[in-house]
Amino acid sequence: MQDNILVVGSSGQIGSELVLELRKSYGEDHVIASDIVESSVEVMNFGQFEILDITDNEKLLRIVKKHNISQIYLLAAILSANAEKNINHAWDLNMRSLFNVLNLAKEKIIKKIFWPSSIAVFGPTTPKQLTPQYTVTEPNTVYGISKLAGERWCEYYFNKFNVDVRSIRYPGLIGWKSKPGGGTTDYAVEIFHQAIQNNTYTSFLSEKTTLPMMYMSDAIRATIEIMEAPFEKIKIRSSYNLSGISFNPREISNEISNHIKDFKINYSADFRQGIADSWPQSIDDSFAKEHWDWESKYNLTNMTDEMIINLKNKYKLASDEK
Ligand code: NAD
Ligand code: AKB
Repeated sequence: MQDNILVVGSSGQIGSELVLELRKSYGEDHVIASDIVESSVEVMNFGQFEILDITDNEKLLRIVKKHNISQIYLLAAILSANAEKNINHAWDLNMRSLFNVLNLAKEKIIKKIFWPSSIAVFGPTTPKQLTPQYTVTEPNTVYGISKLAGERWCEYYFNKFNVDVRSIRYPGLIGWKSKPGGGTTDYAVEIFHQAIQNNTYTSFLSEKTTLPMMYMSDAIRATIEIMEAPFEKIKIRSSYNLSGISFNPREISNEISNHIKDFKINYSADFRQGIADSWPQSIDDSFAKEHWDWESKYNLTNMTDEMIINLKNKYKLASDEK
């Protein structure tokens, strides 16, 4: 029988793209989207959607039974910058959501889980260049602490209860279809929107703040690839390092200037600078490459080309429709 998939957090930056890709592979009837708020028109109109607060365990179970769900992609979370503004809520949501889903697999109600971790598991004492898979993890943000704890719980549930949970430490993700939801790497999406609309952007990170990033198509492909890989290939059950592109605000603004000649960037660092300074600059993802054949496709140049072309079209279509 074909697997039925539940995506929790389908209205967010990743969920709104992941649902569409999963539906291409598994069929519209087999991928159920869910969130506390309605998702994009594409997600809502071409497949089923449920309003679900993932901390409501009884409703989660009802939805899982109703749709005969066997896999859950758990994307609901509070990201780094927003988490610092409401630490209790962030800890509660990020941990409770994971336990609710892990326990469904422990009870054998579902078979497989995808849960994303983040480069935020690393902290100021972690080596910054080509950060290894196994290294110091002393995060100093509530988001990073919740992701590190989540990784430990994923591995624990795999070892103790044979729960098939798979995870990636995503870098900052950049896509044109959806906007980011309160992270420290959000500047790298905002910059494109502001460049196209206003020719100027004020970055909340300083010009030389290099961070690990990834184009959304690579991230979605990695997510589906790790979930579809044979069970025995997934040898790390905490979370895999994943690497795409590393750049800083000055480098991405130079790249954008190749498309938008008079583009101007200014810098006005805020509290997110401290978070960014605690994170690595580049990531060693050799285990993901070796274990499940991961390979990224995008560099700064081809990512920027795609972002600019697609966002220009999107804004033009929106203004034509007015
Ligand atoms: P996002 O903030 O854009 O989306 C999260 C979604 O969860 C939102 O649509 C929100 O409405 C929903 N949500 C919030 N509370 C909920 C609840 N109680 N029940 C159900 N849904 C709820 O986040 P994203 O960027 O799509 O990230 C998804 C996952 O990937 C998160 O775990 C995040 O930590 C991780 N991640 C993201 C990035 C990135 O750059 N986007 C990088 C590393 C890790
Ligand atoms: C954030 O900035 O919080 C996220 C992440 C890297 O986890 N984009």
